[in-house]
Amino acid sequence: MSKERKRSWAEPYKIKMVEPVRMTTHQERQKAIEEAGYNTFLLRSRDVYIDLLTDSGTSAMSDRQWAGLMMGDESYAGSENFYHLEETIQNYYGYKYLVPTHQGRAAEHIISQIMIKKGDIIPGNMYFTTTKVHQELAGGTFMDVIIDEAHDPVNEHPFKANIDLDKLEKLILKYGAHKIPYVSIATTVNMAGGQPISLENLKAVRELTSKHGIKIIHDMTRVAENAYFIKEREEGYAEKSVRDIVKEICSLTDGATMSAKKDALVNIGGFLAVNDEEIFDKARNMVVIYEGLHTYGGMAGRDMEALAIGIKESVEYDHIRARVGQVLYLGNKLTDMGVPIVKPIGSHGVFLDAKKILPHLKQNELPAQSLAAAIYLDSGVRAMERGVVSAGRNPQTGEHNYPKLELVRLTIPRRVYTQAHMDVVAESVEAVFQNNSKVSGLKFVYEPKYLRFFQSRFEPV
Ligand code: PLI
Repeated sequence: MSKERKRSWAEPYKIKMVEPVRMTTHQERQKAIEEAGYNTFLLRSRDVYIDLLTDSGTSAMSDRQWAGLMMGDESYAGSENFYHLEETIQNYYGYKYLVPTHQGRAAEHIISQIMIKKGDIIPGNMYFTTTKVHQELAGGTFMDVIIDEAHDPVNEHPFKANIDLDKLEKLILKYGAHKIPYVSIATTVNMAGGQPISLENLKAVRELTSKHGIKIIHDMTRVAENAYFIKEREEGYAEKSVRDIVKEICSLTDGATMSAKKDALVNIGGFLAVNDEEIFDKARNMVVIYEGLHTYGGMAGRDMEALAIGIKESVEYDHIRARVGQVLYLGNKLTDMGVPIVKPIGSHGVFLDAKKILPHLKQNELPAQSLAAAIYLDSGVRAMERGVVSAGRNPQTGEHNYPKLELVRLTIPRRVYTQAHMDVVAESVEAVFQNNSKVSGLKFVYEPKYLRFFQSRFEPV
């Protein structure tokens, strides 16, 4: 039998401009990480060789997006770019009303203040840091209703972001639908390792919530990546376009918050989009207090233009296949090296299982924070902690929240790095893993009240 030969694929673009990066010595990195209090958020970017801190706002824009910047209409009110963005969101996502914001958390602030009352419960498919804080500041309590598989880093469930319908129904029966302003759904789930939700599950969630008159608010920050996984994995969707799948996902929800700095390929921007006119009216009123006029909401006209173009590029099949393909390349390489990572490999980054890589550290010795610092020291690769430090403290007891997942995220910016960069990253992680006994734990020496992972400082124990 003749075997079909596998062909390689490559990025659907070529490079037009380059930005030099600095390579440092071990001694320079030792000084830099000490000065940063062992927190990779506090490093200066000039001291970083390959920056995998985040995929947020770090994408390379296309020549079309840069051309779009020149089309910026910087009128205070009624900018042409706002109408282009509004039309794009209506066409590609299907939501009726748009409130632009400077980034995702501003949209989370507005929707939380409008919809959540003191004592409310907000069920969701695992938390995201900023989303949860805004829900809590509005007087609500977030409750995790993701399937159990999502908390198990080695479980290969193809849709680990699915909602456990039993858990959700029990919450509705326990607290009553009047206590649940909305269910918070993320596509894909960042803290679970960039895992997708299936359309089958989302349809079932829609049915259950509709029965009880509960809304669904969609964190659509990485919706195109989720749609790509649906096309690849879910029965009946192989022939559907990513663009159509994205629209179908949105059609099952009542509104969305978006950090446009991820999927939508811009360096800054976000929005709230809703179908309900009353919520829109309130949001449009609030945005003028916190962000700016309702036709720019914290963005320049040129940024709205780049975003409208970025949304269209984000759902192109060749783009999204290459984007996720690069993440899979790094994840598969680390797997071949025997490094424990979250499976299946997610869409926006590879998540290292810090508990397994540094088994000699207890969780209160902050294994993920320690691992991120050790990788930086080895090679100048900057990663992010996603474990006990990110999980913060329980507002009632003041104790650390101890998440099951203690992870380090190697997040891949879109259209920025090459396969050779991925090789360097994998080799560095492998080297740290092989010398894991040399990595010591960390303890807090400074801890801010909110979102402590950004600004905390540490010292080796
Ligand atoms: O960083 P913002 O404010 O534009 O967006 C906040 C935000 C909301 N939802 C999700 C799923 C996110 O991933 C998110 C931001 N994520 C960051 C900054 C990250 O590094 O993953």
